[in-house]
Amino acid sequence: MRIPVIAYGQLSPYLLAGLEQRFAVHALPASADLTALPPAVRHARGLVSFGALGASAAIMDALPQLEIIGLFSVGYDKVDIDHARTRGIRVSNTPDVLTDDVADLAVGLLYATVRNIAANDRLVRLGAWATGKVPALSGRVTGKRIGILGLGRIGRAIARRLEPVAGEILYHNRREAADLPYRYVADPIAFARESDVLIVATSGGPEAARLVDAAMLDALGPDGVIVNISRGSVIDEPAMVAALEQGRIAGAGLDVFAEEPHVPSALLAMDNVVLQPHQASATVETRAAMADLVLANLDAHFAGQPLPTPVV
Ligand code: 8YV
Repeated sequence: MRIPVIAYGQLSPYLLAGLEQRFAVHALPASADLTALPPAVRHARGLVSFGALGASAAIMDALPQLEIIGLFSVGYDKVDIDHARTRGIRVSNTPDVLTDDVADLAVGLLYATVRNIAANDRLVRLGAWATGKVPALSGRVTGKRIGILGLGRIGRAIARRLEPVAGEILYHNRREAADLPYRYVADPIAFARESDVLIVATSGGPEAARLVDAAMLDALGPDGVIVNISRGSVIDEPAMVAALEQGRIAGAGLDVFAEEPHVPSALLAMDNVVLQPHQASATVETRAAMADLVLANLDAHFAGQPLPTPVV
């Protein structure tokens, strides 16, 4: 008998095919209530989920045979990790394989925002350039003080990419990282004040919720730009929208939002904001590598081997 596994939400066809080769897969949409499943599904021993859906304590409790949650994401902020630990449920994620692509998109969003790339693209497409409209001059990236909030794997990859052009790279973290040439700023307000660009690269979860608040945005200031490739929950989104509307910050490049796929409507009308539908890891190569890692974790677990990338 094949091991029953739930595939939760819209997974890539490649990952789904890999799961179907190995397991008895119950594919359930993101809208499914995992706490009220028929007995055949309730006995799943594996659950494949991802960052935006995670797995609540209620879901874990509704699946009495659950042994492993394989996440198709590095972020596990929507998984109740303490509850998984208590229940003895293993959790795996997909670190490292997505680091370069996420860092690339952060840099892309930085340039797109500061150099007005998306707004100028619209200006050309809509024919305004052809009829004489002169595009506004943009800011510049070279020489800027780049503040990275969260200097983990992804934050470091962003810093490495920006080293050749940054005036300075500074960072704010829970702790100072001993091994790096960048300047640590312990106070978040001073950190924002001393940054021209604030790149949010910290992991999500309750500890980081609304870490970037109105005071930090005001410290970043009217010429400051914010980029977020982490989680929407790390920024106080209404405070950010208000700061953009009132010119208290200059612009934003956003891949993530507090209530995805909902994007605050005020942002849609702003030319100084570049919006992405949570695409930082979404390259053909990385999404395949992430799927392979999910499968490797499930394979290892059901073979009684150590997980390649365990969270718990
Ligand atoms: C994915 C992510 O876009 O890794 C993460 O934490 O948020 C992203 O890589 C997502 O998990 C896939 O839907």
